[in-house]
Amino acid sequence: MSDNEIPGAPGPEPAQIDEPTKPRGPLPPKHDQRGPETVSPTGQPTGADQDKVAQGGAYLTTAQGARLYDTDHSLKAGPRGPVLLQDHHLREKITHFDHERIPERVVHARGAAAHGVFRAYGAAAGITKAAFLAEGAETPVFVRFSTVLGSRGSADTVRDTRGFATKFYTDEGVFDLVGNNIPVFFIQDAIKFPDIIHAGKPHPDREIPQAQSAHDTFWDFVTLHTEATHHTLWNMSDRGIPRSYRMMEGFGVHTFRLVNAEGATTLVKFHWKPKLGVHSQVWEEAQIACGMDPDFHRRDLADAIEAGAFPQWELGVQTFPDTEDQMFEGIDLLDPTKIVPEELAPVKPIGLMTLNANPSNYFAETEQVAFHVGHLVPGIDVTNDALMQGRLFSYVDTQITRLGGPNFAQLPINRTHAPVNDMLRDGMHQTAVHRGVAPYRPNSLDGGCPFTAGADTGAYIEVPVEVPAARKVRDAAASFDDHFSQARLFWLSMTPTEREHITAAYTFELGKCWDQAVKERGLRVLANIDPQLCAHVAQGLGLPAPEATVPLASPEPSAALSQLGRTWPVDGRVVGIVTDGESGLDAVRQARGAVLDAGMVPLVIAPSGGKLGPDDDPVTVQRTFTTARSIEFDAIVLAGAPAPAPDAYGARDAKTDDGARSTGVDPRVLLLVTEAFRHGKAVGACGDGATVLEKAGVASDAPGVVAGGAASTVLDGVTELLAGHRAWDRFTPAL
Ligand code: HDD
Repeated sequence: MSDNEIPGAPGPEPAQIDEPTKPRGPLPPKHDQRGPETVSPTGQPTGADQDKVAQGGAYLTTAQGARLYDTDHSLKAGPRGPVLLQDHHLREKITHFDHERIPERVVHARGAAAHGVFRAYGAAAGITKAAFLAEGAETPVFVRFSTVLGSRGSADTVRDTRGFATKFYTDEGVFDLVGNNIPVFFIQDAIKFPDIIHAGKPHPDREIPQAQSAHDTFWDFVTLHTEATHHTLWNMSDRGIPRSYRMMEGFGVHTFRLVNAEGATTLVKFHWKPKLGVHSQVWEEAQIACGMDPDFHRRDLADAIEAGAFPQWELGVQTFPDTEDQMFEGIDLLDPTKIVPEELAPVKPIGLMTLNANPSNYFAETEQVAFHVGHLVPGIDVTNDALMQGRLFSYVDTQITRLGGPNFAQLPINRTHAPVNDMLRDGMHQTAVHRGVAPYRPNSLDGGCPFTAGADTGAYIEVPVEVPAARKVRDAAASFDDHFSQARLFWLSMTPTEREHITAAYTFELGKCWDQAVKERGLRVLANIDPQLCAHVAQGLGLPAPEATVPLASPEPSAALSQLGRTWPVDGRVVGIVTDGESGLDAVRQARGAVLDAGMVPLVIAPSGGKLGPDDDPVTVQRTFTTARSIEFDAIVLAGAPAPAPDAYGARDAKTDDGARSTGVDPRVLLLVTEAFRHGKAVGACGDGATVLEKAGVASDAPGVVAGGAASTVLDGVTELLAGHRAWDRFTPAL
């Protein structure tokens, strides 16, 4: 031992030890590792070719641009020695990773978004001076859809309200329409927002359930706070489980005030009407989708846009005279728990929105987009709705926490397309290099600039509405006390099928509550909507049905509130074509062709993946019996009778007791067919595919079943059924 050696310390490393990996020189870039194309907020590709790709350069560098020769090994004192603190690349890489996450949105954390364009018809030009609503004006938009309650990683198809937030990058500044797929809200005053959200979010002790309203705290609150009744009823209806973001209405909820060039004002409610109609899943389907494909809505939106099936919505307005009382036909326009039935005030279309590009980077765009009810442009103003007024405060406040400071408007996705000349300075994440010495007004040192604009030079000027002389109170108008009449209007406007779904939803949700008092109070609320609804849910809960405690209103039903009874375009509908991979390939080809001709998406489902048929005319398999589940398809078409399944899947004929190999149909195909049938979906069977229906216990003449005949005939029938969304006449509702 030398003088310098520490007693007991390990000796020098044996020279011959094999190293598992040797540091290597940089590898040349591979073309297939290129990132997706980068697009600007307008959806247009940005920059030169090199800028379009995430890892476009040949060499990996540090954040400071120094080229790296290795990113797989820390810098160590010898191959088996301790890691050295001086390894800047290690620390930079890990530190950046440690800070990759930002706080998720306190509500609406789970979302998906798309770029698009809004084209104005000009129909609103008489009531607003907003330039983007002038005839023919085209404005880039970014839309984010979301659920409300779940965390960022929660499932898409839970029962919940959906957010529908649109950012219009107008020439006069950003206008955000931050709406939902339900036209009313749980509360009438923003001061109650923390209460409803605390009640709806998972219980604070165990943090369960995730993204669900079927739990005690939610029902505790909404049954005590009965102004939530109307919104809750919409949630329990099929609106709470949309088929697709592409098939949802959107609502600005509040009443806005529009002002035209002459200064005349009109009160309006904004509506988004989907070209594909309003459609929903059924509850069991939605629940299965939570497990089988938690990204169902996100995938659906991105796939449709990628395939060129661009979703479209018409923007429309209901207009009301700007009277002193701000009432219309007895409905308080400042109460966000009330709608104005479309039969009383028709929705006038004022423009068309087309979503035509997916985001390139989820974090940069979908996660960092920051909406605000106060992002307004000249011609659009707010009203005294106390919910809206509170929102005007909340949205900026939340972005400061979520996006780490006050400069979030500089993030690419949030940047206005109008010139910015503000006097906001410094702060976290400041990326602008401001010039001049006088970010204050008045000044002489910067030549007095910038100057303020006037009405004739495009200034945003608040409408000088009178504020009536009043006493300072914590109170609301008497009309806000009516919590049930519009819930009853909604119930009476539903078809029997929709009522059955609502009844089942309440029975499920209240049935998931443990507290007896909550269930009983839930029934008392339902009695004030409708005795039949209350009686059916009470029966399901095994409790007596209480009497109503308020007089039941008899409003005129509003047909516009029902989703059923009309037909809609079938664009982008997904049809699963089942084949055994051996027989019936011509039928597969024909069915696939007919589906494509109708503008729908065919997905071929076979026992295993790969290609079917001859090499010169192969059919590609998109799903296998193992990966396919009915929730993914709007309709199932059997291209023939699939051959028996391997024993591993238990495809023995029910009648063979000896366990011998039988002619039974693969149980995964039977599940596909029976589940689709149970969920009201169209089922088609070409040729001898009808034998599978028999094994599945599905009558070939049942409503919504098209059996026998050539693939083209079967597909005609299936397409017609899809235009009505589901074969509801398959069921006999009890209500
Ligand atoms: Fe809100 C987000 C819609 C009432 C406070 N809200 C948020 C989003 C939507 C809505 C769609 C997600 C935006 C996005 O995709 O980034 N909110 C509504 C509607 C309401 C409503 C239609 C009633 C008519 N909200 C409301 C109230 C408050 C908030 C009364 C608070 C007083 N909302 C927020 C928030 C969020 C938000 C905390 C969370 C993330 C964010 O803002 O950016 O500030």
